[in-house]
Amino acid sequence: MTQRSEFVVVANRLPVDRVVGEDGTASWRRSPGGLVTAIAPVMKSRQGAWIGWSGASDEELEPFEEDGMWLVPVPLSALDVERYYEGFSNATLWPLYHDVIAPPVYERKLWDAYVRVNRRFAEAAARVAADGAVVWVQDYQLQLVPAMLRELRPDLRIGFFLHIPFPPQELFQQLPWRSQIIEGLLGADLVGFQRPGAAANFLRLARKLLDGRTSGQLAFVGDRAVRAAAFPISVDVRELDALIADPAVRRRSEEIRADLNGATVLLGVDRLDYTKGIAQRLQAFGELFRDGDLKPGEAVFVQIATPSRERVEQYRLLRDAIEQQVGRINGEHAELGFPVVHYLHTSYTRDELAALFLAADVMVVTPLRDGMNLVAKEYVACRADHRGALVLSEFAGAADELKRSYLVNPYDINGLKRAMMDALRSEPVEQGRRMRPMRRRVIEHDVDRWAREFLTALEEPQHPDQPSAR
Ligand code: GDG
Repeated sequence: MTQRSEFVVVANRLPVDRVVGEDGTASWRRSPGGLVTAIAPVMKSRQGAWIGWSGASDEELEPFEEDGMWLVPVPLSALDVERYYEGFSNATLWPLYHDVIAPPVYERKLWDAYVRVNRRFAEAAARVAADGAVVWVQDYQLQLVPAMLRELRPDLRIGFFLHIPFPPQELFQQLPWRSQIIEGLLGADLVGFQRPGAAANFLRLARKLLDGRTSGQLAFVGDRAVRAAAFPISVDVRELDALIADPAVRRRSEEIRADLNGATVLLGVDRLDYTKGIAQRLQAFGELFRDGDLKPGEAVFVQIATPSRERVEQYRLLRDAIEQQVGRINGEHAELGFPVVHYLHTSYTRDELAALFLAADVMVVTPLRDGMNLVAKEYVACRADHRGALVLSEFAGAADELKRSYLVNPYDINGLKRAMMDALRSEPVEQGRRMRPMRRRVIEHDVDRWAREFLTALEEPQHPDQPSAR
């Protein structure tokens, strides 16, 4: 049976994970993360549908209801996963959109798979959306869906949000299929980005492709106006508030501090990804011991590296490099019983992460490029005590809002060392002076507000200006 919905989300993954019980029966559990939390209430109130992949290859599943949401699985074969997901999404677009930190792979067969799978998602959305429905497409894996869907269903209101950066023209032009991607995105009524600069990059490329038919935030395609603007994503403040109020989380945070023997705790929490600047922060930290600014036992770095994309070559290389670096730093600077770096390659529960945030004197977030970076906002949201300090890369979208952090250029190792030392030597009064306004900002601009603002803008009637003559 096909149930038609007034509100449809299209994302690479469904918002649920499969869990297998002790008796071997499988069930679904809502995935952690702000996106699902922010969208779930809208889904419930509008009887929404969510279209996405289940996470397992070669699996045909019927649509099902879970947690008040109508879920429509899109099947991916093992070859689709290899070429569309690991290939074009994560070995081509991901590095290209993150400043080419790793070399992007340009291969025609990966592109063909991207087109094929995007079409499958668009067809599923066309089947599920009711007349005049609102469809919200998520992220870089699905940039062709807006135009494909518009072709099939011109009656729909289509929004697209890109969670990662959108590169400047000079880099984007490398992509052999650059026009197709821009055309794909221009199928939407509203294209949302994390930062205003990304929207400007997109509009500049659209201007070129459309031969100048843009004005302000609008690009004109035939008789349609497409708006491109920034909608910075945020965190689920209510969830984090509940976590830090939980006595078990507080006890756990005390325990972590006790286990680290009273050392000043610096913390990094990232997917193990080459965009996150993990090597740079570890190098800076190691040098502080080499230079004699810190002594073993005085400060310790806890680096949580969540396993990620382990079948993509660059991620395997990165893991080896980081693990070698951690070994070298501890080998050179640790003393018996006093490691300098605790490196944990595993994923944790939300409770444990909150306990770590509460235990950390300094949160170190140093991506070389990042759409937003939710970890930085989560740390700030958790510090209701107005203590702790945030070292933050200016190349993370979060830097636009968290201006009272210790802002760094992660490529500047001396600058990083100075910022880490300033942060770890900061007095409680100074910490409060910085943390209070940042926390207010995150509380006032949480993920609910993000979803509301995007959807309001998407549903607003458009009053397009006249196209400007070039
Ligand atoms: C992309 C963009 C943008 C991490 N380890 C564990 C865990 N996490 C959670 C964090 C945070 C999330 O995962 C990671 O979000 P980030 O924003 O930091 O980074 P990406 O994964 O690269 O996300 C990014 C984001 O999309 C949203 O638009 O901000 O720029 O790259 O919430 O806390 N969660 C659990 N266990 C872990 O071990 N449960």
